[in-house]
Amino acid sequence: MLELIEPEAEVFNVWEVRKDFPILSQIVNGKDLVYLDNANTTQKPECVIQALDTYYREYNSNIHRATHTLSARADKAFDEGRKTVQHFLQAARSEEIIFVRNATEGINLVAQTYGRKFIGEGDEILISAMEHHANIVPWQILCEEKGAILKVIPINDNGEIIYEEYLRLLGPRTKIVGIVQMSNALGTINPVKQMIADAHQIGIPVLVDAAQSAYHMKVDVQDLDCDFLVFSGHKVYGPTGIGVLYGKRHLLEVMPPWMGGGDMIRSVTFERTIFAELPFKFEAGTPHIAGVIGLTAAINYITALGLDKIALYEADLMEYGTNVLSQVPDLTIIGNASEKASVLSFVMRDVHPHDIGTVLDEEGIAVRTGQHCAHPVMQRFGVSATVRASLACYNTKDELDRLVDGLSKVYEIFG
Ligand code: C6P
Repeated sequence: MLELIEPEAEVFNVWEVRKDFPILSQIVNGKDLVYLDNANTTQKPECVIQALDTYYREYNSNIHRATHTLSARADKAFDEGRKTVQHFLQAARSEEIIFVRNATEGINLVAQTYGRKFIGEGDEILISAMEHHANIVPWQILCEEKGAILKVIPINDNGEIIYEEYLRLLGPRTKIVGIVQMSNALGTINPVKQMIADAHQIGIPVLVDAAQSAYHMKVDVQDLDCDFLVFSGHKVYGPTGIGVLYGKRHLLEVMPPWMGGGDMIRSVTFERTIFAELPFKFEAGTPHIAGVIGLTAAINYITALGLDKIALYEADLMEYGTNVLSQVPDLTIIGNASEKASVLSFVMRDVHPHDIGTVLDEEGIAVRTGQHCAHPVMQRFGVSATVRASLACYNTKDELDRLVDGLSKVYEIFG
């Protein structure tokens, strides 16, 4: 007899993947957990939990400072972590990978070093109207200090960059472009490769915020030709407190350090300090060693699953989710870009998103409600907040059906 194969099983066995995530098989408020808050943070596979456990149980020690056996093991794991990230991003050199706390810190580092050195009064910084606060506020702080001007590329009603406006705004005063690769509030995937090529035509460097894209699609910094790129470990199935700033070596080399302290120096006297080489120049103090070890395990995990396969699987899930949500009465999806991934942001008539979130939580369904650290996006679409269901590689169509069932309860309660 012919066995029917689900389309999703052909590319990706989600049921096997789910077994790797212990947190998913639990009951929340009397129901099987449906975790749809992945854009906020993803859950961790067993191998990441194990890597952290092993580090703390077996070789916890500081790095780059001691000569004992445990420290040598930690050194090796940390250095391997940098190489793992280098390969993950397809970076040309491992010293182009700087460990930071998160994407936010990476952007602040660029604003406070590259920005302070190369951006002055009357210069322009160009970002888009769909940026997360992490790619707005650091530039505003810099503008305030330097008398520079923040320019914003507008977006259309589907939540897409208006490309002609981008080209119009790129000009002789533009000193840097900061652009999100995938919007956390709308799911839009921006044409960053083209945007970078256009900025480079007139010699402008580009920083890419890959906080949302890095766990949904392959990110290749050499192919993009971006000058800087940031992402956070906790969104790529790794631990919190660890993130990555990629920067082209020739740019990182001319940037001053940001924080001073141990590990970022070659020599110190009271008269003069000589800074360390890259990448250590930007890594003052004891780093998040466990974080790097956990991030390494997470990257190895998603690389083994295959980001291409994850992207295909999630695209199918998104199509299904968009269809089923579109059939819910009085529900409006915010963000309908033609290039879009893994984020379903919506509002429902006059029921406040927080009330919807509370009803869903009672059904064991975790979503994020609010402004998603993207106030300007909410203002652009004239909504005070949205409900956001965001997908990861372990979500299923059954879970999206559970979401729709949960939403029917909202109308039962709120009329
Ligand atoms: N977005 C969300 O629920 P950090 O906090 O540094 O790890 O990531 C900041 C950040 C930067 N850019 C984008 C596009 C993001 O989505 C985020 C984090 C989470 O949407 C938490 S606000």
